[in-house]
Amino acid sequence: MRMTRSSNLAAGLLAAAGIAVVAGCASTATPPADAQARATIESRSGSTVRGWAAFKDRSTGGVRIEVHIENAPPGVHGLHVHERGDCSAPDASSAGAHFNPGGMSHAAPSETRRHAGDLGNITIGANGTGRLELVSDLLTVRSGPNAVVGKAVIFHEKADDMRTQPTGDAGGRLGCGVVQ
Ligand SMILES: [Cu+2]
Ligand SMILES: [Zn+2]
Repeated sequence: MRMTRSSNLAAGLLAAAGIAVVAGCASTATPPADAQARATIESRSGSTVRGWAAFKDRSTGGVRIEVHIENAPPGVHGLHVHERGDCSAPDASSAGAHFNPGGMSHAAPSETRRHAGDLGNITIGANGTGRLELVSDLLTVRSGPNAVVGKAVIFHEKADDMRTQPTGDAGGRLGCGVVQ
């Protein structure tokens, strides 16, 4: 019952924020208008999680990534780009492993040597929402070996420990979205 109520509340807030964007206010609940690729994150593994990720190639190199999550359990949760843009499985296992075109080991996003898909963790507050903004030099929107389009963004059950191979021990897949 409580989950249903918070879900309805979030939907209401989302609709209200959409109107706010038209009025010219910056919003955290919708992707930035200048995003070049987006993923709509939908719930998996029986969760109520939803959100979005937005990507934009920077003129100075690298891609700017913004992620917004809502209806999620408070705490620290692993977030990755996975290798297949397929969220069809109920547990999102269809998205495969971490996107790893460089053949590296799993690591923190601050490490030079890491999976291209290693985005680290996102912190969800007591209200069930969280936001992450980062720049990655291992992903691009434009086509190429490190292109993020056609991959999937996965929001995990647990924190990424940045060490355990090859997953960071981040647990189940609570949210999944195909980048397009
Ligand atoms: Cu993952
Ligand atoms: Zn990884």
